[in-house]
Amino acid sequence: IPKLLHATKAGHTTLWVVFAIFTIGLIGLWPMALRVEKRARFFHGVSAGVLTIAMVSYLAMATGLGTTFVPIHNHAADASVYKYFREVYFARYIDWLFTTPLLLLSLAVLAGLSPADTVLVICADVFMIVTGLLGGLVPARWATGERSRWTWFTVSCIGFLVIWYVLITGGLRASKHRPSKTRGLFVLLSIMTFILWAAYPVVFALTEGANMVSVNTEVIAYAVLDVSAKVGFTYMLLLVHTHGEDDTWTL
Ligand code: RET
Repeated sequence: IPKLLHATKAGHTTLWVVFAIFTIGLIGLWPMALRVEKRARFFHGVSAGVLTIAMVSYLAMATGLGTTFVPIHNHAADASVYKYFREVYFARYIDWLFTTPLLLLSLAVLAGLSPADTVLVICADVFMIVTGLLGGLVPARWATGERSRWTWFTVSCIGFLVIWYVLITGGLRASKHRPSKTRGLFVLLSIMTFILWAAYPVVFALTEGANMVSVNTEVIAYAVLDVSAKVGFTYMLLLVHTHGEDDTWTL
């Protein structure tokens, strides 16, 4: 009988808490949007999209949806027998598929990135998420599964590098035409976002990748990252921008 590695009370409670945080975060956008005139609500709209998707995704996971079991860690001696099945919350990849392009869109618009570069960044991001999902779903079998998993991981990391190469080089060039405060905010938010995003492949490697930490720890780690990368990011963008220069509000 295979052993099931899955989330328990701590993990499920975390999912509900994060659902609540995204809900409150979403409601909090309302008064912020009302403080500025209609044509200046682009970033509010994008942020509302991000937080709505995250809220639904966490509600789904908290109610037991969007999860599956993937066979892991077999040995040559008994390659035909799956000893462990690890719970994989694939719902988060569906969330990321839509929210990460929206977050990148905010950064791209803030910098005044060209349409071509913006499309490239978003395509690289979709590529990163889809290949990462495949990596997470690869069933382990000696010499094939374990290796394919890291192949997909590496392929996904290439998407990650393309995103940041284009965003930083193109963004720095484009943002020269922005007011200095806007440029400063773009650089600051990009650095913060890059550091946060870089933690995702690390968590993946330790969890779905090498199965070194529990599913509960995985849920908590992604929860902290998701709240920071979504609520932290959008509030920082909206609050700093409201009190900064007005020009970028109108695109
Ligand atoms: C995966 C798979 C392994 C390789 C890489 C990954 C990167 C994931 C990232 C996710 C970011 C998510 C955010 C969500 C919510 O705001 C898919 C884990 C590179 C960067 C920011």
